Amino acid sequence: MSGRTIVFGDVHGCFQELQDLLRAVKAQPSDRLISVGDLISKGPDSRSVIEWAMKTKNLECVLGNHELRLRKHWRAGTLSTEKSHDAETYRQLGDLYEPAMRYIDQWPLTISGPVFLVVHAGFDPSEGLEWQTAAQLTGLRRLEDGRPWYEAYRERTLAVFGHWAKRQPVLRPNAVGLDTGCVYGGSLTALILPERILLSVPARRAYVEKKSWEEPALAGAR
Ligand SMILES: [Mn+2]
Repeated sequence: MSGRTIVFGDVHGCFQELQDLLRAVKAQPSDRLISVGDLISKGPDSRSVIEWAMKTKNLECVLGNHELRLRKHWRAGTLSTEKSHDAETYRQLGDLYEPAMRYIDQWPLTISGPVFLVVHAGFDPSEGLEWQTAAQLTGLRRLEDGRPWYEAYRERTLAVFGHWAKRQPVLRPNAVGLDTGCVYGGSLTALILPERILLSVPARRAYVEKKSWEEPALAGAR
């Protein structure tokens, strides 16, 4: 069982489902666990999730757009009011806010393995990874021509991403999208490498209402 890499997300503070998923994949200390970002914020229990993360030595995390926003404000010495749920996230974190932000401050935007690349949202495949902005890496869905970025991605390195909540994971030969909308009552999904096994556990309930699972209209959608 050693040598597994398990990429999962987006957790969004869904601690129960995260525990369900870790049980389902039979996670062990020899596994390399990688969060695809948006580990916290929006959901019911960001505190328990970050507490678990900080003590889990075999866990690595990339920044999601939610952590990026919280980090920006933390670095500036302010509290975010950009999202309606930010106040609730601060309330959940409580006295763990400072240590949590010091921990999150060290997360990278991407994690590259020998045969895979983990990024929260995506990147423009026509430009090198080093030219992508933090906003792109944590927020990109579509290219300027309207295509999902991964449809233009031609490299063999497996790109594993989250951010774009869909009913089913995105499954392509060189890209896997893991966000199956747990916080919206969907499911929480993990990808086990190198076998490329996908495993999902259902959300206990919908914590946030999702207006539509339909693809956003092409025009201007990002
Ligand atoms: Mn996201």
